[in-house]
Amino acid sequence: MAGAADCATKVPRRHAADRLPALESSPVNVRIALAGLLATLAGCGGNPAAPPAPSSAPTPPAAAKRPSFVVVVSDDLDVRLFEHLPWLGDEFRRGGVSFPRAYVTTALCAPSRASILTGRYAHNHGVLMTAPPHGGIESFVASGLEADTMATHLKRAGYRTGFVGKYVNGYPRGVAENYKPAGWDYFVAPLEALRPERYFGYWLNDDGDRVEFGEDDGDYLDDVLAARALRFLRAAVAEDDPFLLVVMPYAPHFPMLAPSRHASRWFDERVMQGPSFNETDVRDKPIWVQGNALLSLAEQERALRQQRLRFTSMLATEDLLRDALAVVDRAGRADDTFVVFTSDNGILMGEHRLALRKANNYEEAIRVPLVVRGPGVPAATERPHFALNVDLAPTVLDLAGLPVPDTMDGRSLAPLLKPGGEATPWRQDVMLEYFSSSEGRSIALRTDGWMYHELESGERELYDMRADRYQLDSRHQEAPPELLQSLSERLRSRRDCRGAACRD
Ligand SMILES: [Ca+2]
Ligand SMILES: [Ca+2]
Repeated sequence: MAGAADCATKVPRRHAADRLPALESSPVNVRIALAGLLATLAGCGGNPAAPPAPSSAPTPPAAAKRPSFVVVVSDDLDVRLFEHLPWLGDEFRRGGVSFPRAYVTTALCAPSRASILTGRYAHNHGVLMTAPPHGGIESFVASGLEADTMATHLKRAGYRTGFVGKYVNGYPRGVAENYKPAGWDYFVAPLEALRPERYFGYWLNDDGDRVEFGEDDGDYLDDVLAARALRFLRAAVAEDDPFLLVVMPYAPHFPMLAPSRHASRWFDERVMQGPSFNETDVRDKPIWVQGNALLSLAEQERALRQQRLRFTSMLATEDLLRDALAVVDRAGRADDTFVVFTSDNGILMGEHRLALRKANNYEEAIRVPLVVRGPGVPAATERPHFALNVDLAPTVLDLAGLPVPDTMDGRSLAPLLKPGGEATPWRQDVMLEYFSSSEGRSIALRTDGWMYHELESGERELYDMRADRYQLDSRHQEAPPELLQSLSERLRSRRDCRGAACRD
């Protein structure tokens, strides 16, 4: 949480919104006065109206020298589909460093989004599921941690900040329809509480205005979001101030609709069908998996048909990112702008007989694409290091030259983004968790060679990820007890970790 040290780094500055009136709808002066009042209430002390005083703290780089960020987060995009995307999975990916071992600490929308923004595990931010009582927007608001995100830290350092897209599930239930979380100058999000899971016929909090969209081509949600994002970006690149733009499009989330211009694009969905699709023998697996019958022919066909729809919906995200890169390039800002692409979680589309399933610890759900491009980042480079969604906020802060709060559980990926970064000493394993009202909390340890899983039921899974990357044969019954014990001890040492204890 923001503490006294954090307050000391605050530098009064002219608000960027002063020069971007077109994007602002709320009274700037009132908000500045409120910010000062809140800072005083939060224990920072001092007179919010006082002129800047010389600081004895190390001088951070001037605001104009700080890099900018475009962060795009897909919804439910798994690695396999990403690798088959014609541009994102190919040319875009080759433009920077990609992490084939990027994982989300919880493979579900709301928990992962909160983790991306706060740099914390779900067991520390409290958004465990997508709906109350232990999840959704209500839990995120109640946590108070919206005041301690990558956006609030960058905004305090002089950044102009914009969020465009799906926020945390259920938005804006329990808060005002024009609710703008702390840290964002510009905020556009679908009103999921009114009409969830819509590409057409939805309501938007359009930076303070409630706007309804219909069923025409031009109403396609991800295109509307892209237009808002690009509007923010065009204004931001023309300013001296650094900026943070976070875009969370809806694709390829259910109900998987593409804009008409891409709807007929051909895709051989059979490439998405790996050896674990409709797994024949699930006796090695926990009871909750065994309880699923083999997928019928119709169910198999539906899963494949949905893969084609997921593919075509992602082509709109390709358009968005291509356009965003062009805006940054044309403005001459490519040398100080990082572009990050990832997903909030993967998904099972028939693997292990589970269709459209997240909230589990199988590889297709927890592994996500992660690409970082930007100044000094080598192109066409893969880092085998474990990266996590909780690393994104620390990474952005670190690249911005800001201190990373010790309360964040993730660690900065910045050393890995430099030429020669492969030699960086790094974590050797990661702890993953998911929460279910029926199955409780399940925790897993992914090491170089093993995926070890402990369910609240007491059941176990152990996969040899070198010999069995599709997780067809859990070895927990016949594995040497000392191996199980060492994996379990390591896992339990991490299960309730906070801050530094989560990082190595
Ligand atoms: Ca998701
Ligand atoms: Ca099996």
